[in-house]
Amino acid sequence: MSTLAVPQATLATESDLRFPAGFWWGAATAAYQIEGAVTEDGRTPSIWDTFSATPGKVEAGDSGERATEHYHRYRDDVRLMADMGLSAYRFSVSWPRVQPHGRAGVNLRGLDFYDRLVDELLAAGIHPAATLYHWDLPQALEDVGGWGRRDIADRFADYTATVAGRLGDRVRLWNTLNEPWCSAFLGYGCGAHAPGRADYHDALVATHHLLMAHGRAVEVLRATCPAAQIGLAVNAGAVRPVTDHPADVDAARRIDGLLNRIFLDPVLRGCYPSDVQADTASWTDWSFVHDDDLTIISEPIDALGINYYQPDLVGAAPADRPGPATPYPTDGRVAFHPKPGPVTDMGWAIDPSGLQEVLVRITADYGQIPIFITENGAAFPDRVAADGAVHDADRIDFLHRHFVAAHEALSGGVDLRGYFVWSLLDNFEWVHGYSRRFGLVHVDYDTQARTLKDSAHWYRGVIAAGGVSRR
Ligand code: IFM
Repeated sequence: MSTLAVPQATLATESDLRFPAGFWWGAATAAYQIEGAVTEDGRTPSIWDTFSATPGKVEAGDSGERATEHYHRYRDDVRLMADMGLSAYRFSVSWPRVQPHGRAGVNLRGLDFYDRLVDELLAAGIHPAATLYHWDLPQALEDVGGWGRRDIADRFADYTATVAGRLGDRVRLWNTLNEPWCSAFLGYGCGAHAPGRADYHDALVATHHLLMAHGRAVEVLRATCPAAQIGLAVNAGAVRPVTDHPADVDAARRIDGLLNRIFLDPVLRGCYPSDVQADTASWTDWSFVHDDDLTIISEPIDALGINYYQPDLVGAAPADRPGPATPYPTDGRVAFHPKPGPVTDMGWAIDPSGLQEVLVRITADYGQIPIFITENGAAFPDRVAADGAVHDADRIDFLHRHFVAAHEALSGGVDLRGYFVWSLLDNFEWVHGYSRRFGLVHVDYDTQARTLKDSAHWYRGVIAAGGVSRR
C-alpha cells in the first residue's frame, strides 16, 4: 500500500468552502461489484451472474465472481476507509446472499456478513449506509417474471424486513433502491444490463413495480428502525436542449420526464407526470397502476439520494431520420448529442455545473428535502507508477470541482447532508468489466493489493479540513 503523501499544495488545508459540521464524507460501493464469493455461504446466482456468463454481454467475459474479494477482505477495506478519515460508507446488500433463490426466510450465513461489516464500520467510527437493491436480483425471481411481476413488491418487503430486522439498530441511512432507472430502462428497456430484456413496455411496468417495492420497503423500514433516515438513490440528471428551438426543448422535456420525473413525481408528489403518460401511450395504457399504488409509492421519505455523473444534451430527431435506438421509449424522436469539453474514461462529459443544477432544481421543484449525493466520481486509466503511487490528478480535479459545485448548491439553500464518492475501490464496472477504474483505492486484480491513490490522500485532507478551497 502506498504511503506517499500528495504535494501539500493539493491538500485542502485552507478550505474557504466549508461544509456544515456533521456533514457525511463517504465513499460508496455495491455488493456485486466488490464482494466476489458468489457461491459461498449459500449465496445463489443473481441476474448479473447469469448476464456476465452470457457470451458477449460483458467486456473480456469478466464477471463479479472474484471482484475485489471484499467478502473476505472487508476488515482491511474498513481500515482503508478509516485511514482516509471517512465518516460514512454506503454499501449494498446482496439479495441472493440473504435470501437464496429469492425465497422468504433467511440465509443466516449471508446476513452475518453484513452484520460483521456494520460492526466493523461502527468500531472504526464510520456511519453505515445500506442500499437494499443495487441491481442484483435473485435469478430465481427473474425466472418467474422479475420486476415485471406485481407481487415482487411483496417479496422485496419481506427481504427488507429480514435485513432491517438484523441491521436496523445500527444502520443510520437506508436507500431502498439504487438508480431504478438503470434497472428498468437498461435492464428491461434496451437490454444493455441484466437481465437483458429489450421491451419498452416491460421497462415501464418494471418502473412501477420498482417504485411499489420502494414504497413497501419504506413502510417496513419505518416500522423497524424509526430513528433511521430512509430514502432511495436516483440517477437524476440535468437534461439540456441542444438549441432553444421548441422541438429541441420538447425533446429535453421528454427525456427529463423519463429520466427524472417518472421517479421523483410518484415518490415525492404521489402521481405520475401526465406528459410522460401521454408520451408513452404507444407503449402502454398504464393499466398496471392500480388504485392506492401511488399512496404506497409516496410513503414519506427522509432523504433523497442523488447519483450524478454527467448532463444530457438532447434534440429533436428529424421526422425522416429517426434517432438511433436509446434506452428511452421515444419513437426515435429524440437524438442525444455529444457534449463539448473533456470526458472521463467512460466517455462521460466532465461538467460539475450539472450537479449544481440537479440539486437546485430538485429543491425548487419538490421542496426542501435532505439530500445526500449518494454517488459521484470518475473513471480514469489509473496505474501504479514506478514510485508505487497512483497519480490520479485528473480525479482530484474532478472531485474538487464537483465539491465546489455541491457547495454552491448548499449556499443556495439546498439541504445537502453528505457526499459519497463513487467508488471506494476499483471494481467490476458492469458491462465494462474491470476495464474502468472508479476507485479512490487502486486494486491490482491479480494480487488484490490495494493502493491508496493520490485522490484518496487528497480526500483525507478535504475531510480533515471540512471543505475545499475555491482555487
Ligand atoms: O458503477 C456504477 C454504479 O454501480 C451505479 N452508478 C454508476 C456507477 C458508474 O457507472
